[in-house]
Amino acid sequence: MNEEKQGGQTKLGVGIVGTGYAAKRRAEAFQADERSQLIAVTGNSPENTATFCQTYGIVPINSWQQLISHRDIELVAIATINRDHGAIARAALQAGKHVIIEYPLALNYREAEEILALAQAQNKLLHVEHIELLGGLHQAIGQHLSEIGTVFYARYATIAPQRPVPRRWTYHYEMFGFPLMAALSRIHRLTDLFGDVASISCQSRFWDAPESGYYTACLIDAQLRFRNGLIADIIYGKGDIFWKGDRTFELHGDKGTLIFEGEKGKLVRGDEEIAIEVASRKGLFVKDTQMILDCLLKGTSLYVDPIASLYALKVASAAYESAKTKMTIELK
Ligand code: NAP
Ligand code: BLA
Repeated sequence: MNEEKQGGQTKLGVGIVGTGYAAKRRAEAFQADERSQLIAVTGNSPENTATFCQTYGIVPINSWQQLISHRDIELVAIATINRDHGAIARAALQAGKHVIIEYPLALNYREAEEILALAQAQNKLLHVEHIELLGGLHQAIGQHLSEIGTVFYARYATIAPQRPVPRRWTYHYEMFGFPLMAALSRIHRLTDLFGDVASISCQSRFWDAPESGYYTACLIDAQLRFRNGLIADIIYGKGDIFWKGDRTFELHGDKGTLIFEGEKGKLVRGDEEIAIEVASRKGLFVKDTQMILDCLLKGTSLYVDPIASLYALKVASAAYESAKTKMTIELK
């Protein structure tokens, strides 16, 4: 347990794995909350780790193996490359720590299932962050969904042109994982709104980079049929093959259509068009962090259950299976 006492209160000791965007937002959120104390971080490149430590006034730890066995760390926040999520989460739970993980929980469905069972057996918090559910777009959809009747078709496209493409982990087959598992929020937004998926058919294409293991562009196109009959297209593309970006979420109902382009939304019914406000994407990691501390210290419930994340991962792995086999996959 954390020995540090302030005002007679023990603060929850936190360790972070990763030093990138998500790790920074986490570090700030934990430091801003008096109930937690950021203790240490472990990173990848020595330079970025040193900068991170300097910014947040904490010490580096050489490896995640050492970080998860640090006696003052009670909660481990995993914000590193996807390939390592499962192994770190499992080991941290085995070491008796609470675990929060920036999605995905793991790149393998079975492994994710085992980790969730382990958290239950250890009686520790396992929280898979899904900030998209807290975000303005999802909230706006939730508020207006009833106005378009029964939704029968959804189309969600995120295309991000990038050139030149950096040699980053997000363009690496193993470090990023199958893109619909890595960008799990694309599926999760839909399963959160519409429930279970009956079948999925998926196409994928990658443009390899000269460096082994990397690509410079990818395109994933998945078609889902939900148990309620709804058909959805999920399109995910990025890299230097694309010249125009797209961030469109369309929901077609029998009484109207909701269209979101980037941060701009509208409800369309024939000639009628009503603009919909979408709140910004800022501040979501803070919200998520506060809810985690409330959950651990006051016993309140979180906004997302890891079982829901696991289900989205099941759908994503069926998409992967379909892309490999070129078959439509029925989900049990
Ligand atoms: P990021 O800014 O690129 O940070 C990636 C982290 O991983 C850095 O600490 C980086 O260290 C490290 N890293 C890079 N290559 C590595 C390697 N080969 N081996 C070990 N570590 C390596 O990425 P991010 O956006 O924070 O994403 C981190 C995780 O959060 C991902 O799982 C992502 O899916 C999840 N997530 C992010 C967001 C978001 O808003 N960004 C939202 C939801 C979930 P160096 O820089 O020193 O290489
Ligand atoms: C999700 N953002 C993600 C993920 C990665 C990044 C790797 C997880 C995988 C995915 O769902 O695609 C990385 N996002 C980036 C990078 C930029 C970016 C490198 O916007 C560069 C600008 N994330 C940010 C920034 C914001 C942000 C600056 O890095 C906005 C203030 C928000 N990223 C954000 C949100 C998600 C996400 C809300 C959840 C996914 C979703 O909304 O569907």
